[in-house]
Parts: sequence; C-alpha cells; structure tokens
Amino acid sequence: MTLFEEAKEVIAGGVNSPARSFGGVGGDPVFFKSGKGAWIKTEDNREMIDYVGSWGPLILGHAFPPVINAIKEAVNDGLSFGAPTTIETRLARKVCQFMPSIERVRMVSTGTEATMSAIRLARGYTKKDIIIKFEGCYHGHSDSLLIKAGSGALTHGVPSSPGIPSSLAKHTITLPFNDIESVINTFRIMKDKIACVIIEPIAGNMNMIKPIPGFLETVKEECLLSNAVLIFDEVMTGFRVAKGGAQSIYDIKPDITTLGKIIGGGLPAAAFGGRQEIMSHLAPEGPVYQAGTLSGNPIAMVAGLVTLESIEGKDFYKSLDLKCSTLMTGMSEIAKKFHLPLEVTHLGGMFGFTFNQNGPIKNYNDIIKSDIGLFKRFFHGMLTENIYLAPSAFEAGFISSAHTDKEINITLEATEKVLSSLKS
Ligand code: HOZ
Repeated sequence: MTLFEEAKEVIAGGVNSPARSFGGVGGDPVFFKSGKGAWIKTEDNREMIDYVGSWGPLILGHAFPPVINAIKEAVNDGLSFGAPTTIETRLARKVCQFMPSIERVRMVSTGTEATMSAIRLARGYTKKDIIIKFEGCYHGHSDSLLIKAGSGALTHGVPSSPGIPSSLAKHTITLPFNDIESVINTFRIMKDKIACVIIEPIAGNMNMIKPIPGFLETVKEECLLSNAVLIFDEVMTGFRVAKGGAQSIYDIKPDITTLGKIIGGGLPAAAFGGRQEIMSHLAPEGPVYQAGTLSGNPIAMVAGLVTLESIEGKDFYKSLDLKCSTLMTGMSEIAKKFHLPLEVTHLGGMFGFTFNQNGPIKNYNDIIKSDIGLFKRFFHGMLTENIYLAPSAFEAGFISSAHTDKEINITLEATEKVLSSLKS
C-alpha cells in the first residue's frame, strides 16, 4: 500500500488541503519528512530542490536556524495562554512598520480567517452588503469568497463550491482581473451598495498575474468615490514581493490588508489590519465580532517576528529578485531554444511560468487557455529530476534566501533536460 493509499484510509481525500493532492498534475503526492534550506527530503530519502516553500511562508528556507532556535526557546515557556502576551505587540509593531497603511492589526491563525474577518469588518463598517472580487483570485475558503476562485478550487475544477447558499452568493460580484472598464461600470450601477472590493494586487492563485497599469489605481479611486473599503489580500504577496508587499511596489494604500504565510514564519499565523478608523469597529472596541482561541499564539508570533526581523536587510529583496530573474530568464531561454512557448514573470521572491502562445496572460480566461497538458508533463519531468514545483498550473512559485546559484543552476540543467525530452 502506498503512503497516499494509507492516508486515504483515514484522511478525507488523503490530504488536509486539496492543492497538495496532485489533482492538478495526476499521480500520487510526494510525502516529505524534512527540509533544510532550499532542499526537502522525501519519505523515501530523495533530496529535492523546493520551489513551493510550504506555499509561501518559508522565505528564509526550511529550518532557518534563528527561527528554529527562537521557537525552541519559546516553547519552554508554554505553548498558549489565551491571554495577551508582549510578543503579539512586538510582531504587530513590526507589521505596522513594514506596511504603513496598517495602523492597527488583528492577529488570527489562517489566511481564510483574515479575509473572512476583513469582509465582515468592511460590511459592518459601511453597513452595506455587496462585495466585489476578481475571477481566479483566491481569498481562502469562506462562503462569500469561494466564488469563481483560484488556487485549489480552480485546480480541481470547482471554482465555485457547492454548499454555498445562493442567498449568500448573490452578495458577491465577480469581475475579470485587469478589466478597468468592468470595474468602472459596476461601480456606476451598484454605487451605493458596494461594501468592499477584495483583490490580490498581484494574483498568485491563478499562476502569477500582475496588474496592468491603471487597474489597481482605478479600483482604489472607485472605492474612494463610493465609500467602499479597499481590501488588498496580501496573504501571498505580503513580505514576499517586497518588504512592504505589493502595495509598496504599486504605491497604493488599501484600507485593509490581509496577511498570512510569511507572517507566521512557517507556523499558523495570519492577520488583517488597516486604518484605525475602520479597525476601531472591531470588537472589543466596536460591534463587529471576531475572535479565536489560538489567535496571536506566542510560538507562532515568535516565528513570525524572527522571520520579519531576518528579512529587514537592505539587499534582501534585491537578492531574491535577482535569483528569481536568473531562474525565469534561464527557463525562458531554454524554452525558446526548443521552440516551446513559455511565458515567465517574477517579482521579489515570487515567480510564475506558463506554457502559452495566446499572447500576454492578463486574467482567468487567459490562464485557463494555456497548455495545461504540457505543464503536467513538465512538472513530472522536473519531479523525476528532483525539482519540486507547485503541483498545479495555477499556483505561483516561491524562492527563498537559501536558494543559491548552485540550486538555480541544477534547476536550469533539469529544465534543459526535461524540455528537450518534451520537444522530441
Ligand atoms: N491555498 C494554498 C495555495 N495557494 C494551498 C495551501 C495548501 O494546500 O497547503
């Protein structure tokens, strides 16, 4: 019996999150037992170069010593108190410092909780119900947001999940990403009813799609004109594309930002935060309720704080960006050599690549027309070469500060070998 078969006997679908199941590429998922730096070791002792990084949190690589040591020290003092600890304030201060649009923050445990709570807060604050999201953007699995979603939902062909009452879904409007006109038109029609717009400023759950010039600016302007709250979902991009997230790159201040992944340094921590005027509507200060037994868990806060302290160096993102650039440019050149249509993109420590010959990918409709079959073959070829990429054509890739020229060169050599075999 394989490890996956064994898992399926007791775990629903054999995995605790669908994106891991290899449903998007076929075959059985690989089981891992350890990781160090850029490398992960499988249960059958194969060493692989990891470009998933636990789906984003591990910007410093696996088992980064300062994070591990801080966690070890912290656990000796107890695991959880369900009461305030000073480490929460320290991490909150760091978050506000890195992202000045965040004046007050609330720690939660998962990205789903962060986005779900941000939506409730926006509705409570504006006293309006309608939310706007964008096709292929994924904001966790709460009911209002799992409509035309990306990530595992898209990978498994259920972007709008059964189980969401239509009476609730009717409050969510979904628009095409990067479509300036549809944003303007929707605001013209729905003006007084829109509570908020939630958007991944760089879409990372339908591969990696950057905003076209003017798109985020229009969203911001329309929100301002209609007193709608602008929520940037930076669960993936926060501290990933730049210290200050995508908002610092595009120079747009959202009203609320949601964070996850890197903020927990590999442990379950997430957050939402923004303008004090809005955040003051949250209980206990205000009437909008949100709570959690393990919110602000001290061990997760320690992992997050040491992680954020470790990425503060002046050239940290410059170096990540250079590594991503070398990897993506290299892959693109190899693909060209074999006349294979590979579109690549990257920013900071995040990258995306797509087998596509239909022109630049700007939204969900473009990405689903890309050559998913070729991606699957490439994925499995790379896996055979011990390169672990995200097992879905709709997920972004991640690089860590532990990836060096050595790992990138090995990856490019593997790319050459795999693409040449796909061509022939
Ligand atoms: N939502 C994550 C990817 N965008 C997947 C998380 C997981 O399956 O672990």
